[in-house]
Amino acid sequence: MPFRRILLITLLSLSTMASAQVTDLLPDVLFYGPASEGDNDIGTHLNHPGRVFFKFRTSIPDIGMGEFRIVKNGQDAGNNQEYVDQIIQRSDGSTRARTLSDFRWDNATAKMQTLGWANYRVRIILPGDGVGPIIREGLKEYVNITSTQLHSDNPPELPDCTQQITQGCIPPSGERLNSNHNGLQGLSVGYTDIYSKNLEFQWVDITGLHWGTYWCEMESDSLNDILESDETNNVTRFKFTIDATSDPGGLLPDTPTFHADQDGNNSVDFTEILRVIQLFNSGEYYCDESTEDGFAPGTGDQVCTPHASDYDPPDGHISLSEILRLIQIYNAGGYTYCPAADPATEDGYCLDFAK
Ligand SMILES: [Ca+2]
Ligand SMILES: [Ca+2]
Ligand SMILES: [Ca+2]
Ligand SMILES: [Ca+2]
Repeated sequence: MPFRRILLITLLSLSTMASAQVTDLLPDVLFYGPASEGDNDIGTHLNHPGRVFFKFRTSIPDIGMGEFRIVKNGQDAGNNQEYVDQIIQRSDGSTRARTLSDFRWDNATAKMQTLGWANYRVRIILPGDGVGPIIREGLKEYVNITSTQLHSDNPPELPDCTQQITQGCIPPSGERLNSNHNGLQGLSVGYTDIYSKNLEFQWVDITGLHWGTYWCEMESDSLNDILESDETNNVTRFKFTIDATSDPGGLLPDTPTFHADQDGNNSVDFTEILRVIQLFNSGEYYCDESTEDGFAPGTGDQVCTPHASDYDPPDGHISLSEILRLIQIYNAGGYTYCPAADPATEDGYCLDFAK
């Protein structure tokens, strides 16, 4: 065979191999929020006396090209737990395994233990539906991830299941991927797991939060442990409201704490206003339970109800206009909480000159 022809055949077979390159068929998980108001609830739980929760229903489907499958891998992780692999389907029908850093199979509970599968947060709504500071956080730490039902929301990106049979959408056996309580969990493509509002930890603890409308934020795979076809769609938000109709146990305050007034006498005195001026001067403040008002000047953790004088917007900074309002209250001698005032005041408080 002439040398040239051998070379040509070699090149041809190389290009055939290249076109048949094996690729990963990655899953894609994300949260879908409550479909209706009835899917939410504000209430208590027997196991957590004295706490109030915002409970909500959510759906977490796999809308990727391959199934989401995680399985214990036999390696001891201590604490009666095992390490867990993500099993990735490949275009040639094979699979490959990669060990996850966040997930553990927990023999004691027969559940997956994870810090990043389902993270829930309450955040302030800034003007123009902006996303403000996180003021409460929740975590669903022990999970059974299973294909509860077909993902019915039919988002445009959902692949056509009937075309995906070889790619794990509906496995050849006709069975969908269900958790078996023996270290295997996951979702078939086009299927979703439903977390109902009545499940423990399917919530954010909102004890002490004031009446108002907030963002509820849900993030899947927050530690980016799972390899997915779309890593950018994992945060979903919806609004919820706390008001007079939503307090089952008298556990939510109907009057907010006015932090500037540390002794709670409905009057801001000189020492009290100096403290807020200190926070104003620092440009930024953070939550610190060890101080007289629960805050400290400077940069730090802002996961708490914002300072009442940081209201327009509540963004972790007390602005000049916000401090001027407090000086007005100081000069008046007294104030009252008056959310129903007509016309409404800018911060929900009215000046009380009788003090
Ligand atoms: Ca995703
Ligand atoms: Ca991911
Ligand atoms: Ca006072
Ligand atoms: Ca502010």
